[in-house]
Amino acid sequence: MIEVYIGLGSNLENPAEKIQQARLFIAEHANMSELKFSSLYSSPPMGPKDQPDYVNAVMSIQTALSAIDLLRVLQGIENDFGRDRDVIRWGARTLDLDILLYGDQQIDLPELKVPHIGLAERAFVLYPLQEIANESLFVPGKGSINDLVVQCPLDGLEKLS
Ligand code: A4P
Ligand code: MG
Repeated sequence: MIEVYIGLGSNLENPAEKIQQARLFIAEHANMSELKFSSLYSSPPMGPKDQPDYVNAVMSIQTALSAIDLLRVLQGIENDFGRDRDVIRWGARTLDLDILLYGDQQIDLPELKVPHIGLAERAFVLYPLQEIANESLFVPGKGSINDLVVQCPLDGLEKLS
């Protein structure tokens, strides 16, 4: 079993509810079990500004799936949520599921980069990740979670109640 961190993001059609539904999809999936789930956070969009604010969260799971199989499963869930894949890069989306960390592995395949690109600079990933991670969590190739958070401005990130 591998411990995996997944980033969840949505900025369309009641995003907070989308995130909670996606959490249930993942938790109830035969090959994944939930360990922890962060608070929900809102933040202004990174990328094009003419789109609604995002709601983000991070969850940790245990799985026996390979990283690639996990990616396929998560993409299947994104598709179930009606995501249109040929929209603009970093544009609005109903649901985005990213593999942030897969154990302590570094993966560099054409379709899968782990740790997720940009993880170390994104407040909407780092703060929820720190909330649920062990204090000693180390992001391979990047540094300790606590150091990364200290270096990352909030950029308008707010914890939702
Ligand atoms: N891919 C590579 N590595 C991974 C990974 N670790 N996890 C590939 C998931 N996918 C990975 O992703 C494009 C391709 O990335 C996939 O085919 C997969 O093989 P995508 O989800 O289809 O497209 P995308 O999400 O639009 O692209 P990208 O570059 O992954 O965008 P991001 O980085 O996910 O950013 N602002 C706020 N405030 N909050 C957000 O959550 N999200 C985005 C999207 C933009 N602005 C945001 C937020
Ligand atoms: Mg993505």
